[in-house]
Amino acid sequence: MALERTLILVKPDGVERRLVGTIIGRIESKGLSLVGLKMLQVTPELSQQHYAEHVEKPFYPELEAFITSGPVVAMVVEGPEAISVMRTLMGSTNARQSAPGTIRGDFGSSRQMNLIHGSDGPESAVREIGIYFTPAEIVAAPQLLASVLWAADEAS
Ligand code: D4T
Repeated sequence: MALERTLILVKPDGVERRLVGTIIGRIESKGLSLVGLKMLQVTPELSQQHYAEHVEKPFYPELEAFITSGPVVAMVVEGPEAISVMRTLMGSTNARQSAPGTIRGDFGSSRQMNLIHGSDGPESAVREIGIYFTPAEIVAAPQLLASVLWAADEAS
């Protein structure tokens, strides 16, 4: 099983609603590691880069207005299969349909204002981490707890 990194954003609605600590708590409680963390204001240019696949879609102008409406908290999260583990922890895109127990399912009720972004695959993770973080801003995760979190063959 692969040790992966994924790009996570607490979106402006999550910051405005004071859910940053709660969301980071869920990520840490799951056993994933934070290896990068910053707060920033997304610009229209950054939004277009991040959401390149959606720029031509009808919902994009509203999406850009929303993601640039306030600060976001960006994180690089690391762990075994971190990309899919985070997608499961987040819940489905439309928070009205997200399962209870997920971040969106417990705190959200919108498809657009769905609190959190997580990369949807290994290629997007590499691309998105490169958009938000320089290599120098990513640290090595401490591995002291690895032996109580995962078997050796799960975190290689
Ligand atoms: P993100 O990328 O924010 O983690 O969301 P998802 O990966 O879960 O969903 P997505 O790429 O399909 O959509 C990106 C972003 O656009 C918003 N959205 C989506 C919207 O406002 N209207 C829509 O019709 C859709 C499909 C929600 C998430």
